[in-house]
Amino acid sequence: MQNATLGIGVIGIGNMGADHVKTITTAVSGAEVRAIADIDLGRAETIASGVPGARTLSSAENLIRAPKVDAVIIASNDAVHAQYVVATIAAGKPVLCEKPLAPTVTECESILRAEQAAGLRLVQVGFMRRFDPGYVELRNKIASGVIGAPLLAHCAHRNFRVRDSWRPQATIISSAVHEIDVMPWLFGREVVAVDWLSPIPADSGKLPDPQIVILHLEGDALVLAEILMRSRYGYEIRCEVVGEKGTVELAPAPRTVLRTELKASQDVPPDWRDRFAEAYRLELQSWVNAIFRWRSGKAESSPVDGPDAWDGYRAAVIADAVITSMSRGGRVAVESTPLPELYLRSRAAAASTDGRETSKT
Ligand code: ISE
Repeated sequence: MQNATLGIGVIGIGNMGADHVKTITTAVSGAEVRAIADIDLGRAETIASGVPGARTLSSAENLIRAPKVDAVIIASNDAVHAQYVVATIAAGKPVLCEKPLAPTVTECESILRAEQAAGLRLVQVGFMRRFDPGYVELRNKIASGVIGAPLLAHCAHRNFRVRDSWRPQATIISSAVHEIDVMPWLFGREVVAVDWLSPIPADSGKLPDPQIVILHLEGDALVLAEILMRSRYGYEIRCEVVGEKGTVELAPAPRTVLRTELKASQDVPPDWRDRFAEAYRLELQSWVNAIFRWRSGKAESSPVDGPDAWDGYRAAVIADAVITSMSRGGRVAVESTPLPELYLRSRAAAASTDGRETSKT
Protein backbone atom coordinates (compact mmCIF):
# COMPACT_ATOMS: atom_id res chain seq x y z
CA MET A 1 0.00 0.00 0.00
CA GLN A 2 1.39 3.41 -0.92
CA ASN A 3 0.31 5.13 2.27
CA ALA A 4 -2.25 4.86 5.04
CA THR A 5 -5.12 5.28 2.60
CA LEU A 6 -6.18 2.32 0.51
CA GLY A 7 -6.22 3.08 -3.23
CA ILE A 8 -9.18 1.55 -5.03
CA GLY A 9 -9.60 1.02 -8.76
CA VAL A 10 -13.12 0.60 -10.15
CA ILE A 11 -13.71 -1.32 -13.38
CA GLY A 12 -17.11 -0.60 -14.94
CA ILE A 13 -18.77 2.66 -14.18
CA GLY A 14 -22.43 1.94 -14.92
CA ASN A 15 -25.02 2.56 -12.21
CA MET A 16 -23.49 0.19 -9.67
CA GLY A 17 -19.86 1.19 -10.28
CA ALA A 18 -20.76 4.87 -10.01
CA ASP A 19 -22.68 4.18 -6.82
CA HIS A 20 -19.64 2.44 -5.28
CA VAL A 21 -17.42 5.39 -6.25
CA LYS A 22 -19.84 7.76 -4.51
CA THR A 23 -20.13 5.60 -1.39
CA ILE A 24 -16.35 5.20 -1.05
CA THR A 25 -15.80 8.92 -1.56
CA THR A 26 -18.48 10.12 0.84
CA ALA A 27 -19.13 7.40 3.42
CA VAL A 28 -16.22 4.95 3.73
CA SER A 29 -13.14 5.74 5.76
CA GLY A 30 -9.59 4.63 5.00
CA ALA A 31 -10.03 4.35 1.23
CA GLU A 32 -10.16 6.53 -1.86
CA VAL A 33 -10.91 5.88 -5.52
CA ARG A 34 -7.70 6.40 -7.49
CA ALA A 35 -8.53 4.90 -10.87
CA ILE A 36 -11.55 4.21 -13.03
CA ALA A 37 -11.76 2.19 -16.25
CA ASP A 38 -14.75 1.72 -18.50
CA ILE A 39 -15.34 1.03 -22.18
CA ASP A 40 -17.28 4.31 -22.20
CA LEU A 41 -14.26 6.58 -21.69
CA GLY A 42 -16.38 9.74 -21.70
CA ARG A 43 -18.52 8.50 -18.81
CA ALA A 44 -15.43 7.33 -16.92
CA GLU A 45 -13.89 10.78 -17.31
CA THR A 46 -17.05 12.52 -16.13
CA ILE A 47 -17.20 10.39 -12.97
CA ALA A 48 -13.44 10.66 -12.33
CA SER A 49 -13.56 14.45 -12.66
CA GLY A 50 -15.84 14.59 -9.61
CA VAL A 51 -13.45 12.55 -7.43
CA PRO A 52 -10.32 14.31 -6.13
CA GLY A 53 -7.21 12.28 -6.99
CA ALA A 54 -8.96 9.84 -9.32
CA ARG A 55 -8.04 9.41 -12.96
CA THR A 56 -9.20 7.30 -15.85
CA LEU A 57 -7.08 4.47 -17.17
CA SER A 58 -7.37 3.22 -20.72
CA SER A 59 -8.11 -0.42 -19.89
CA ALA A 60 -9.14 -2.71 -17.07
CA GLU A 61 -5.82 -4.54 -17.40
CA ASN A 62 -3.87 -1.29 -16.89
CA LEU A 63 -5.99 -0.47 -13.87
CA ILE A 64 -5.37 -3.88 -12.29
CA ARG A 65 -1.60 -3.46 -12.78
CA ALA A 66 -1.41 0.20 -11.66
CA PRO A 67 0.91 0.55 -8.63
CA LYS A 68 -1.37 3.12 -6.97
CA VAL A 69 -4.29 0.68 -7.09
CA ASP A 70 -4.18 -1.51 -3.97
CA ALA A 71 -7.55 -3.22 -4.44
CA VAL A 72 -10.05 -3.57 -7.27
CA ILE A 73 -13.83 -3.35 -7.56
CA ILE A 74 -15.35 -5.05 -10.59
CA ALA A 75 -18.75 -3.65 -11.56
CA SER A 76 -18.48 -4.22 -15.29
CA ASN A 77 -20.68 -6.31 -17.54
CA ASP A 78 -21.17 -9.81 -16.04
CA ALA A 79 -19.64 -11.43 -19.13
CA VAL A 80 -16.17 -10.06 -18.32
CA HIS A 81 -16.19 -10.60 -14.53
CA ALA A 82 -14.21 -13.85 -14.61
CA GLN A 83 -11.44 -12.53 -16.84
CA TYR A 84 -10.88 -9.46 -14.64
CA VAL A 85 -11.17 -11.38 -11.37
CA VAL A 86 -8.55 -13.88 -12.54
CA ALA A 87 -6.26 -11.02 -13.68
CA THR A 88 -6.61 -9.34 -10.27
CA ILE A 89 -5.78 -12.58 -8.46
CA ALA A 90 -2.70 -12.90 -10.71
CA ALA A 91 -1.68 -9.39 -9.61
CA GLY A 92 -2.02 -10.51 -5.95
CA LYS A 93 -4.58 -7.79 -5.16
CA PRO A 94 -7.88 -8.05 -3.26
CA VAL A 95 -10.98 -7.83 -5.43
CA LEU A 96 -14.63 -7.12 -4.70
CA CYS A 97 -16.63 -8.44 -7.64
CA GLU A 98 -20.26 -7.46 -8.09
CA LYS A 99 -22.70 -10.34 -8.25
CA PRO A 100 -22.88 -12.68 -10.07
CA LEU A 101 -19.27 -13.75 -9.62
CA ALA A 102 -19.61 -14.94 -13.23
CA PRO A 103 -22.62 -16.02 -15.30
CA THR A 104 -21.47 -19.62 -15.77
CA VAL A 105 -20.28 -22.39 -13.47
CA THR A 106 -17.25 -22.99 -15.72
CA GLU A 107 -16.09 -19.39 -15.33
CA CYS A 108 -16.56 -19.56 -11.53
CA GLU A 109 -14.47 -22.73 -11.50
CA SER A 110 -11.65 -20.90 -13.28
CA ILE A 111 -11.73 -18.31 -10.48
CA LEU A 112 -11.61 -21.01 -7.79
CA ARG A 113 -8.62 -22.61 -9.53
CA ALA A 114 -6.80 -19.26 -9.71
CA GLU A 115 -7.39 -18.58 -6.01
CA GLN A 116 -6.30 -22.04 -4.97
CA ALA A 117 -3.15 -21.70 -7.08
CA ALA A 118 -2.47 -18.40 -5.29
CA GLY A 119 -3.11 -20.18 -1.97
CA LEU A 120 -5.06 -17.18 -0.71
CA ARG A 121 -8.68 -15.98 -0.75
CA LEU A 122 -8.56 -12.63 -2.51
CA VAL A 123 -12.09 -12.51 -3.89
CA GLN A 124 -15.18 -11.13 -2.19
CA VAL A 125 -18.54 -11.25 -4.00
CA GLY A 126 -21.01 -8.36 -3.83
CA PHE A 127 -23.91 -10.22 -2.24
CA MET A 128 -24.68 -7.09 -0.24
CA ARG A 129 -27.79 -8.47 1.46
CA ARG A 130 -25.49 -10.25 3.92
CA PHE A 131 -24.62 -6.77 5.26
CA ASP A 132 -28.16 -5.40 5.31
CA PRO A 133 -29.11 -4.72 8.95
CA GLY A 134 -32.55 -6.30 8.38
CA TYR A 135 -31.16 -9.53 6.98
CA VAL A 136 -28.46 -9.67 9.66
CA GLU A 137 -31.14 -9.35 12.35
CA LEU A 138 -33.25 -11.99 10.64
CA ARG A 139 -30.28 -14.35 10.70
CA ASN A 140 -29.48 -13.61 14.34
CA LYS A 141 -33.11 -14.20 15.35
CA ILE A 142 -33.20 -17.55 13.55
CA ALA A 143 -29.86 -18.57 15.07
CA SER A 144 -31.09 -17.60 18.56
CA GLY A 145 -33.75 -20.32 18.29
CA VAL A 146 -36.60 -17.92 19.15
CA ILE A 147 -38.80 -19.23 16.29
CA GLY A 148 -37.64 -22.82 16.69
CA ALA A 149 -36.16 -24.65 13.72
CA PRO A 150 -36.83 -22.70 10.49
CA LEU A 151 -39.21 -24.61 8.23
CA LEU A 152 -40.15 -22.33 5.37
CA ALA A 153 -39.47 -18.90 3.90
CA HIS A 154 -41.73 -16.71 1.75
CA CYS A 155 -39.75 -14.23 -0.30
CA ALA A 156 -40.63 -11.61 -2.87
CA HIS A 157 -38.08 -9.99 -5.15
CA ARG A 158 -39.76 -7.29 -7.20
CA ASN A 159 -38.00 -5.04 -9.69
CA PHE A 160 -39.73 -1.85 -10.74
CA ARG A 161 -38.91 -2.57 -14.39
CA VAL A 162 -36.27 -4.20 -16.58
CA ARG A 163 -35.10 -3.56 -20.12
CA ASP A 164 -36.88 -5.37 -22.96
CA SER A 165 -33.59 -7.09 -23.80
CA TRP A 166 -33.72 -9.17 -20.56
CA ARG A 167 -33.80 -12.91 -21.27
CA PRO A 168 -35.47 -15.36 -18.84
CA GLN A 169 -32.05 -16.65 -17.67
CA ALA A 170 -31.02 -13.12 -16.64
CA THR A 171 -33.85 -13.01 -14.12
CA ILE A 172 -32.19 -15.92 -12.32
CA ILE A 173 -28.52 -14.95 -12.78
CA SER A 174 -29.03 -11.27 -11.89
CA SER A 175 -32.05 -11.20 -9.58
CA ALA A 176 -33.00 -14.57 -8.04
CA VAL A 177 -29.29 -15.13 -7.38
CA HIS A 178 -29.70 -12.97 -4.26
CA GLU A 179 -32.28 -15.36 -2.73
CA ILE A 180 -30.11 -18.25 -3.90
CA ASP A 181 -27.19 -16.80 -1.91
CA VAL A 182 -28.91 -15.38 1.13
CA MET A 183 -31.40 -18.12 2.02
CA PRO A 184 -28.84 -20.89 2.74
CA TRP A 185 -26.89 -18.27 4.75
CA LEU A 186 -30.01 -17.40 6.78
CA PHE A 187 -31.02 -21.01 7.39
CA GLY A 188 -27.47 -22.33 7.79
CA ARG A 189 -28.39 -25.13 5.38
CA GLU A 190 -27.40 -26.06 1.83
CA VAL A 191 -29.74 -26.14 -1.17
CA VAL A 192 -30.30 -29.74 -2.31
CA ALA A 193 -32.84 -29.26 -5.14
CA VAL A 194 -34.77 -26.55 -6.98
CA ASP A 195 -38.01 -26.07 -8.94
CA TRP A 196 -39.08 -23.29 -11.26
CA LEU A 197 -42.68 -22.34 -12.08
CA SER A 198 -44.30 -19.67 -14.22
CA PRO A 199 -47.56 -19.41 -16.16
CA ILE A 200 -45.41 -18.11 -19.04
CA PRO A 201 -43.08 -20.70 -20.58
CA ALA A 202 -39.43 -19.63 -20.73
CA ASP A 203 -39.33 -20.32 -24.48
CA SER A 204 -42.41 -18.18 -25.25
CA GLY A 205 -40.28 -15.22 -26.26
CA LYS A 206 -41.84 -13.20 -23.42
CA LEU A 207 -40.32 -12.46 -20.05
CA PRO A 208 -41.75 -15.06 -17.61
CA ASP A 209 -43.35 -12.65 -15.15
CA PRO A 210 -44.17 -13.71 -12.43
CA GLN A 211 -42.01 -16.70 -11.57
CA ILE A 212 -41.72 -18.83 -8.46
CA VAL A 213 -38.33 -20.30 -7.60
CA ILE A 214 -38.44 -23.06 -4.99
CA LEU A 215 -35.29 -23.92 -3.08
CA HIS A 216 -35.33 -27.22 -1.19
CA LEU A 217 -32.89 -26.98 1.70
CA GLU A 218 -31.29 -29.74 3.73
CA GLY A 219 -33.48 -30.92 6.59
CA ASP A 220 -36.74 -30.58 4.61
CA ALA A 221 -36.91 -26.78 4.70
CA LEU A 222 -38.42 -24.86 1.78
CA VAL A 223 -37.96 -21.40 0.28
CA LEU A 224 -40.69 -20.01 -1.99
CA ALA A 225 -39.38 -17.00 -3.86
CA GLU A 226 -41.59 -14.83 -6.04
CA ILE A 227 -39.49 -13.18 -8.73
CA LEU A 228 -41.30 -10.33 -10.46
CA MET A 229 -39.41 -8.19 -12.93
CA ARG A 230 -42.02 -5.56 -13.72
CA SER A 231 -43.88 -4.63 -10.56
CA ARG A 232 -44.67 -1.16 -12.00
CA TYR A 233 -44.89 0.28 -8.47
CA GLY A 234 -41.26 0.18 -7.34
CA TYR A 235 -38.52 -2.08 -5.98
CA GLU A 236 -39.47 -4.28 -3.06
CA ILE A 237 -37.81 -7.15 -1.21
CA ARG A 238 -39.74 -9.26 1.29
CA CYS A 239 -38.75 -12.19 3.40
CA GLU A 240 -40.62 -14.03 6.14
CA VAL A 241 -39.18 -17.13 7.77
CA VAL A 242 -41.64 -19.50 9.41
CA GLY A 243 -40.26 -21.62 12.21
CA GLU A 244 -41.63 -24.38 14.45
CA LYS A 245 -42.93 -21.88 17.00
CA GLY A 246 -43.06 -18.46 15.38
CA THR A 247 -42.11 -16.36 12.39
CA VAL A 248 -39.69 -13.55 11.74
CA GLU A 249 -40.00 -11.11 8.87
CA LEU A 250 -38.10 -8.20 7.33
CA ALA A 251 -39.85 -4.97 8.29
CA PRO A 252 -40.84 -2.72 5.37
CA ALA A 253 -37.72 -0.79 4.37
CA PRO A 254 -38.87 2.88 4.64
CA ARG A 255 -38.02 4.44 7.99
CA THR A 256 -40.93 6.87 8.06
CA VAL A 257 -44.66 6.96 7.51
CA LEU A 258 -46.05 10.22 6.16
CA ARG A 259 -49.52 11.25 7.32
CA THR A 260 -51.09 14.21 5.64
CA GLU A 261 -54.45 15.22 4.16
CA LEU A 262 -56.29 12.22 5.56
CA LYS A 263 -53.73 9.75 4.16
CA ALA A 264 -50.78 7.74 5.48
CA SER A 265 -48.07 6.77 3.00
CA GLN A 266 -44.59 5.31 2.72
CA ASP A 267 -42.12 5.70 -0.15
CA VAL A 268 -41.23 2.70 -2.28
CA PRO A 269 -37.68 2.99 -3.68
CA PRO A 270 -37.12 2.76 -7.43
CA ASP A 271 -34.26 0.29 -7.14
CA TRP A 272 -31.76 -1.62 -5.03
CA ARG A 273 -29.30 1.25 -4.69
CA ASP A 274 -31.75 3.09 -2.45
CA ARG A 275 -33.13 0.04 -0.70
CA PHE A 276 -29.71 -1.39 0.11
CA ALA A 277 -27.69 1.84 0.46
CA GLU A 278 -26.69 1.02 4.05
CA ALA A 279 -25.84 -2.59 3.10
CA TYR A 280 -23.52 -1.37 0.33
CA ARG A 281 -21.83 1.06 2.73
CA LEU A 282 -21.29 -1.62 5.35
CA GLU A 283 -20.08 -4.08 2.72
CA LEU A 284 -17.47 -1.63 1.41
CA GLN A 285 -16.35 -0.55 4.88
CA SER A 286 -15.98 -4.15 6.06
CA TRP A 287 -14.02 -5.03 2.95
CA VAL A 288 -11.66 -2.07 3.42
CA ASN A 289 -11.22 -2.93 7.12
CA ALA A 290 -10.45 -6.56 6.24
CA ILE A 291 -7.80 -5.46 3.74
CA PHE A 292 -6.14 -3.32 6.42
CA ARG A 293 -6.15 -6.21 8.90
CA TRP A 294 -4.71 -8.55 6.29
CA ARG A 295 -2.02 -6.04 5.31
CA SER A 296 -1.02 -5.54 8.91
CA GLY A 297 -0.56 -9.29 9.28
CA LYS A 298 -3.26 -9.60 11.95
CA ALA A 299 -5.13 -12.86 12.56
CA GLU A 300 -6.89 -13.17 9.20
CA SER A 301 -5.09 -14.82 6.40
CA SER A 302 -7.20 -13.11 3.77
CA PRO A 303 -8.60 -9.70 2.78
CA VAL A 304 -12.17 -11.04 2.59
CA ASP A 305 -14.96 -10.33 5.06
CA GLY A 306 -18.17 -11.69 3.62
CA PRO A 307 -19.24 -13.93 0.76
CA ASP A 308 -16.21 -15.34 -1.05
CA ALA A 309 -15.48 -17.01 -4.39
CA TRP A 310 -16.84 -20.32 -3.10
CA ASP A 311 -20.17 -18.65 -2.27
CA GLY A 312 -20.19 -17.10 -5.75
CA TYR A 313 -19.51 -20.51 -7.29
CA ARG A 314 -22.25 -22.26 -5.25
CA ALA A 315 -24.73 -19.56 -6.27
CA ALA A 316 -23.81 -20.19 -9.93
CA VAL A 317 -24.32 -23.97 -9.51
CA ILE A 318 -27.78 -23.43 -7.96
CA ALA A 319 -28.75 -20.77 -10.54
CA ASP A 320 -27.75 -23.24 -13.25
CA ALA A 321 -30.07 -25.87 -11.74
CA VAL A 322 -32.94 -23.32 -11.68
CA ILE A 323 -32.30 -22.55 -15.36
CA THR A 324 -32.39 -26.30 -16.11
CA SER A 325 -35.74 -26.57 -14.32
CA MET A 326 -36.90 -23.55 -16.33
CA SER A 327 -36.09 -25.24 -19.63
CA ARG A 328 -37.06 -28.85 -18.96
CA GLY A 329 -39.52 -28.51 -16.05
CA GLY A 330 -39.65 -30.37 -12.75
CA ARG A 331 -37.35 -30.67 -9.80
CA VAL A 332 -33.60 -30.55 -10.39
CA ALA A 333 -31.17 -31.91 -7.81
CA VAL A 334 -28.19 -29.76 -6.77
CA GLU A 335 -25.11 -31.85 -6.15
CA SER A 336 -23.03 -30.94 -3.14
CA THR A 337 -19.40 -30.29 -3.98
CA PRO A 338 -16.57 -31.02 -1.55
CA LEU A 339 -15.20 -27.82 -0.07
CA PRO A 340 -11.54 -27.30 -1.07
CA GLU A 341 -9.06 -26.89 1.78
CA LEU A 342 -8.63 -23.12 1.24
CA TYR A 343 -12.35 -22.46 1.84
CA LEU A 344 -12.70 -25.08 4.53
CA ARG A 345 -10.08 -23.31 6.66
CA SER A 346 -11.76 -19.90 6.37
CA ARG A 347 -15.16 -21.34 7.30
CA ALA A 348 -13.75 -23.02 10.35
CA ALA A 349 -12.12 -19.74 11.42
CA ALA A 350 -15.34 -17.76 10.80
CA ALA A 351 -17.40 -20.24 12.81
CA SER A 352 -15.20 -19.61 15.84
CA THR A 353 -15.48 -15.78 15.57
CA ASP A 354 -18.96 -15.32 14.14
CA GLY A 355 -20.02 -11.67 13.85
CA ARG A 356 -18.92 -9.01 11.47
CA GLU A 357 -16.99 -5.83 12.08
CA THR A 358 -18.88 -2.82 10.81
CA SER A 359 -17.00 -0.04 12.54
CA LYS A 360 -14.74 2.36 10.71
CA THR A 361 -10.96 1.92 10.78
C1 ISE B 1 -30.06 -5.96 -10.17
O1 ISE B 1 -29.15 -6.23 -11.18
C2 ISE B 1 -29.41 -6.07 -8.85
O2 ISE B 1 -28.23 -6.19 -8.70
C3 ISE B 1 -30.31 -6.05 -7.68
O3 ISE B 1 -29.59 -6.30 -6.51
C4 ISE B 1 -31.43 -7.03 -7.85
O4 ISE B 1 -32.30 -6.95 -6.75
C5 ISE B 1 -32.18 -6.76 -9.11
O5 ISE B 1 -33.26 -7.65 -9.26
C6 ISE B 1 -31.26 -6.87 -10.30
O6 ISE B 1 -31.98 -6.51 -11.47
